[in-house]
Amino acid sequence: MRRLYLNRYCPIILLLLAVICGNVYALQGSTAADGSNAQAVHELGITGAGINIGLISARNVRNTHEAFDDSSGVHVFNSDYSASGVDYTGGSVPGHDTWVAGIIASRGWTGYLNNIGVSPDCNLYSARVVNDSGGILPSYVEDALEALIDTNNCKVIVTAIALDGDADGSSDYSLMYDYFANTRDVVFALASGNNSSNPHIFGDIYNGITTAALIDEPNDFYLRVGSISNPGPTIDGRNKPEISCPGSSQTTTSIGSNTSYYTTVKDGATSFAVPQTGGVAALLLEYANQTTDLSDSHNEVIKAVIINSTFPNILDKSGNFTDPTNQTWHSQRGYGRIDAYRAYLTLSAGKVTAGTSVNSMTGWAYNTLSGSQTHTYFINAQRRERLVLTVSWNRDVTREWKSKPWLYWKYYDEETPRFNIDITITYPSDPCDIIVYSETDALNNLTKIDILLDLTGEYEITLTNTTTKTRDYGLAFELLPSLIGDFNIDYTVDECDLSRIALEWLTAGVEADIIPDDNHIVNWRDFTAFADNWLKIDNRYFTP
Ligand SMILES: [Ca+2]
Ligand SMILES: [Ca+2]
Ligand SMILES: [Ca+2]
Ligand SMILES: [Ca+2]
Repeated sequence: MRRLYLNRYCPIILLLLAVICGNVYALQGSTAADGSNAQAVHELGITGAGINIGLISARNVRNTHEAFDDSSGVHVFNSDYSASGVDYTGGSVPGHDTWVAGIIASRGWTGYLNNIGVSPDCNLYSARVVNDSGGILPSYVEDALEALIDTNNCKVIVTAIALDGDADGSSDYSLMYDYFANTRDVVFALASGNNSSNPHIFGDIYNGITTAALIDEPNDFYLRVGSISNPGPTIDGRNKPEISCPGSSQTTTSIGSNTSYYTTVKDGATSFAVPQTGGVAALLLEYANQTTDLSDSHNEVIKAVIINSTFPNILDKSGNFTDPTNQTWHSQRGYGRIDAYRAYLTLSAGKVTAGTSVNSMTGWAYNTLSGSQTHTYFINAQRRERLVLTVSWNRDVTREWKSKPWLYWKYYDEETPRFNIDITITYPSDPCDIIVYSETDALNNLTKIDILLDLTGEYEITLTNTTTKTRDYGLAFELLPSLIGDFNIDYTVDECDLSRIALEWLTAGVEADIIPDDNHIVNWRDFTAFADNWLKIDNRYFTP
């Protein structure tokens, strides 16, 4: 039996802090523009309807809570499967799973009308995997996954619990999770865990999205990693957690009664961040179900789209900038804060195809690479734009039924070398085919690139399968224009840029020629355009 982590302080301390914080109703803030930005997707009428989410729980959820019921009925269920019967109040871990469920699926109630979860119209199925004495076995988890995925058709699995042990992707639990994610094509949202120097088991799987926790300082601005959120990499060196999500000041459903609430505290508990990831995945899947294209709902695509659209300018635990322009992945914040609306914009921009010229600013792809094959995407971009691109694929875990004396499935890691895609970006308009970017990392099953482009033209993004295996992959990309007038590209328009105007005044064919009329010289028209952008910043990359 492994030790179970619920990643929080003792309930008494939490309750005291909740009382001090008062009725913040800040589940609303955590889903607003400076949180997960799920509200912007809700405003489009996308609320998780028709999507079933599974929750791997230590106890059952108080699904009779008023926030889970409205005129359309109860939508949170405890799965028939249970390791030891229906019980949400007993044992040493009361409350945890009801708090998590509320962040996903609360519909608000009298006095808490703004207390809406990330995916309020999903159906949430909770499956308990921990027995009354706190024990957990692979067979409990396996039964739960089969109940959630195969019986209840869950397309997202949220796991807010974590286990100790070697979190290098090799445990029975991690292999099992990757098997189900890949073979059932399900999005797995994992907590990075708390109070350790690396992600815990479940947060170490290959085929999911591991989540760090952000706290809101100041209130409702989720800009800093919480102190107890586990940083990466995994102990085998992989870039996890991939993203960070709001995990504090969320007023959510509580266990005490059908009308009691609890507010998460500002400590970085990843249990209360990972439900944001799962809820956002459900929103994207609801959208994908409305389109005729069948490939936009694959877990590789949803993962690539979410990770590609993150907001990178997050402070670390000490309040220092994480330097988003010089590194895409950071050990504490991952690739950045989730942004449901920007992920939606990428998914809804449509599919791009290998071998054809792409003129859109954002989009995604889903494709299959056979052994040693390459795919090339041609993306037209302007100089000074940032190219942000993510490619993701699954580890291929297999299983075999072991009869007597075992009577269980045995899971096997993919044979080495595991499938790998290497990415090279070239600028072919130059006679030398300038290599803009290249990587040979064979450890991670996801690559995210975020680079500043020096030249205007068509860029060739070549994906090379370095193995003899065949595998599907998801790709997402976005071009981010620079601010008008930000000539030195420090993501703010200020006196440094003004001096460039002065230096190039009445000169032709120079950087400060914002509006290329009047023989391409820098004159009052350019200055007017410049003044209109004075002191603007791009807060995704700006570092004071
Ligand atoms: Ca679709
Ligand atoms: Ca690679
Ligand atoms: Ca500037
Ligand atoms: Ca001009």
